[in-house]
Amino acid sequence: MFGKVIKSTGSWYTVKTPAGYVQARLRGKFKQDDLKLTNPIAVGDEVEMEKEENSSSMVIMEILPRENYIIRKSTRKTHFSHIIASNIDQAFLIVTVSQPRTSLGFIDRFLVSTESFRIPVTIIVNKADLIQSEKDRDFLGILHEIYDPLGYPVIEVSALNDRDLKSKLGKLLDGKSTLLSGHSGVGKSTLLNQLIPAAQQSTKEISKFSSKGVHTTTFAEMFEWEGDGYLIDTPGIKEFGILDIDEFELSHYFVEMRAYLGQCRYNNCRHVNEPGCIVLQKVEEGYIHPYRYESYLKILFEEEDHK
Ligand SMILES: Nc1nc2c(ncn2[C@@H]2O[C@H](COP(=O)(O)OP(=O)(O)OP(=O)(O)O)[C@@H](O)[C@H]2O)c(=O)[nH]1
Ligand SMILES: [Mg+2]
Ligand SMILES: [Zn+2]
Repeated sequence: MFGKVIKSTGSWYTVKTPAGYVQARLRGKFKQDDLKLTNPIAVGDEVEMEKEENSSSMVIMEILPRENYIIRKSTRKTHFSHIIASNIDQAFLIVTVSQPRTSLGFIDRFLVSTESFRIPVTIIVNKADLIQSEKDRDFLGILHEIYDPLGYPVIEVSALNDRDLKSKLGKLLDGKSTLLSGHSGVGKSTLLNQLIPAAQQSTKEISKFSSKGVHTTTFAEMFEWEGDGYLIDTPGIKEFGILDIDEFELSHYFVEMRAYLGQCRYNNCRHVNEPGCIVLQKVEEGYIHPYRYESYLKILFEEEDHK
């Protein structure tokens, strides 16, 4: 029997099959690929199951090849990653400008991980009702300035107050499997509950002490969207993992740099200080945003440190 994993709580998985929802678990030994993962099965996985002998429960025998996936670094095991979700059509990166502010570096890391599978991303600026100071409005302006032209639309919402969220976002969701991702406390579950009230996900105020989220959602879960498709609520993350990306390849995951691929004087150019580098030239001429280039360098040198 085949199905799609829509919830994972550690040892049990809820799987959607043509005959309805079933609970399944993993067999003791399970074949893994080379990724060092803390979770062998993720929400979104297509799996094959068999009925367990002398029991009514199902056992997952195999995962079908994943079309794509998003990972984060494991919080407990170094060098391990955790798959947030797989087989998605698009991602909504939920960010906030205030309380607390999502950094550009965090956004760019996410975009590198989605670009490696060419997953389309929309940047949802939530808590728009709190954007009042000039500094915050400036930051919002920078988000539009950087990301709109790159094909990552920036949309402001207030999950708490907007009464027309469905008309604002509904068309984007129809027929697609959409991942909601972002830091803890940015309002992923609040947004989900507005769009799919039956989901009834818990939400909680951010900590007054640290002004950070308190990790209210602890497991990823998919919910059916009325316009056909799914929304995937996920736990907030501190840092995204970047799949083994070669230092000469990192620029392929920055859309605006990809455009100049192969045009540097040296084909092993890392675009740092090499003579005849087209990327450096385009930064200087203003075709590549200096903040994006700054993120590029940060990721390049951080990944180098990890090797
Ligand atoms: N002012 C304001 N607060 C909001 C908005 N959306 C969500 N919040 C509040 O932000 C807090 C965190 O919201 P959650 O939905 O729990 O955040 P989350 O992203 O799901 O957090 P985790 O599950 O920990 O990853 C709650 O107190 C919400 O009421 C908004 O548009 N405006
Ligand atoms: Mg949540
Ligand atoms: Zn170069």
